[in-house]
Amino acid sequence: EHCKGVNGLDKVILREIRGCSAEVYLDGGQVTSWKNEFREQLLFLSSKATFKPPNAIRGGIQICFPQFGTIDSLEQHGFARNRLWSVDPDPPPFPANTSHRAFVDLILRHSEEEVKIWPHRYECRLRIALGPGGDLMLTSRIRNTNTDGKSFTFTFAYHTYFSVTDISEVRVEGLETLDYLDNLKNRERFTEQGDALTFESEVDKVYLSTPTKIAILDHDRKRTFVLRKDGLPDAVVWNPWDKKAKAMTDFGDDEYKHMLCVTAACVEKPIILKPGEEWKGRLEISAVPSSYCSGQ
Ligand code: TA6
Repeated sequence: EHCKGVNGLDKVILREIRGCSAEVYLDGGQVTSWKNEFREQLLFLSSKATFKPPNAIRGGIQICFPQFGTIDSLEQHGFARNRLWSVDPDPPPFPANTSHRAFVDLILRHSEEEVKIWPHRYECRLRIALGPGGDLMLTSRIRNTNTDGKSFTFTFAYHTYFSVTDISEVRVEGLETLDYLDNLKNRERFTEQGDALTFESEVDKVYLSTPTKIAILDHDRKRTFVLRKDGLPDAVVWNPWDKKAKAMTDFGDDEYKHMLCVTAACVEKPIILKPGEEWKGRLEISAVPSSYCSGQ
């Protein structure tokens, strides 16, 4: 359902038969809401989010392309999350065995002014779908459409803000014992300890070569988020904690207690595409009752 969201911005609402829903703004191709059949908000959206393009909306799932992080002249996390996407008039066909009904296909192409800062032509396609169980599935396809024979290199991330009851009661399973780059220590490389991650201070780590499946256990709400990813070997874990929270104007001082970013990404080894080549990155997230997840 296409409609107007905050500040009259264009958005699409996806509804699944059991009442699960998702909302995506054409600004940034950004998912801002994902609800289960009890209408619970599963993604974090700051109460101070500005909804003022071109700045990205604080929360939800932001598309970071052509880079995650800051590399020379490009803005932090690239320009895709700060651009207006459009509905794809010619989307790629669904794989035969898919059963989801609620979906939207968006596309972002290079703009002439953008070519000045990133001298490449590309097509970035994004499919957002709700599965039969209310799972949220994102598929990105990036194609090099350069006509000058030039390859290009990029990094990519689904910058995802999960809503949690109390960050001090959250555990993340699947990243233990892995190497990570610590953004708080000059991106130095360390090895994670042997058990699930817990949180009692600012964290900003890029875990490398992570498993397909990562679990976020929200103890209080007896709910577990399960991430399954493909083509996205790394995972960024971020919570700004109190000091950084105060420094962000589009983020409430106390909101760090109710969110955690676990971002499926391709950061350590940038992707190189020749003209005509296409890369695909998939993320599927489900929210299940914690009793469901064994071995917690
Ligand atoms: O998620 C990791 C991170 O790179 C943090 O360092 C922090 O900057 C966060 O992204 C948010 O970035 P943003 O540009 O959206 O404020």
